[in-house]
Amino acid sequence: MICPVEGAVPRKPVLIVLGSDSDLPVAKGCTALLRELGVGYHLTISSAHRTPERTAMIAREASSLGFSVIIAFAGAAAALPGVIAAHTSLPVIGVPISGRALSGLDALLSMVQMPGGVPVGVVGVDNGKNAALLALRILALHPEYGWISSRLEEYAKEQAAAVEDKARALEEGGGV
Ligand code: RP5
Repeated sequence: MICPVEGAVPRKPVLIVLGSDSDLPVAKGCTALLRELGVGYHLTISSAHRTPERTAMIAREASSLGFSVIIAFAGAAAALPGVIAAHTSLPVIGVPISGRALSGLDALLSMVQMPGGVPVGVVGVDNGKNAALLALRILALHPEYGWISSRLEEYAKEQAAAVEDKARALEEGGGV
């Protein structure tokens, strides 16, 4: 079996795996930010439960294919990031999806309650943006991706300026 992500173009440091195509709307917050900051990613779908072999193969091959960090989105009994983390030593970030039932608490607990020895860094429910930012902070530690640090600093300045603009508009408008 050929690894499903083997065709991924080198120099794409982020691998994003969705448990289902139904997770795509949430993943867009993550991919939009990676694009905005100019960092390449490869996006695929693989389920820990429905395609366990595909998931294991992707996780095992990710490092040798040049990826430096993996982001996994999953809802419900969200085993995906944990299973990936079990097959790689790359950092794995899990994004719990709120989905239809339990408002994502099921996915959040599935991801955050990994057994000791197999770490998954978990961001908030549906928070693909923070997954992207955390992945970028990890990448910025690599000498090769050091340029990401200045992009992150610019991003933080823009974010702060946006809050200041809103505060000014609120104060000048006389409040509520
Ligand atoms: C999880 O089950 C997926 O990550 C998705 O969030 C959820 C529901 O999947 P679908 O039934 O919509 O394919 O594995």
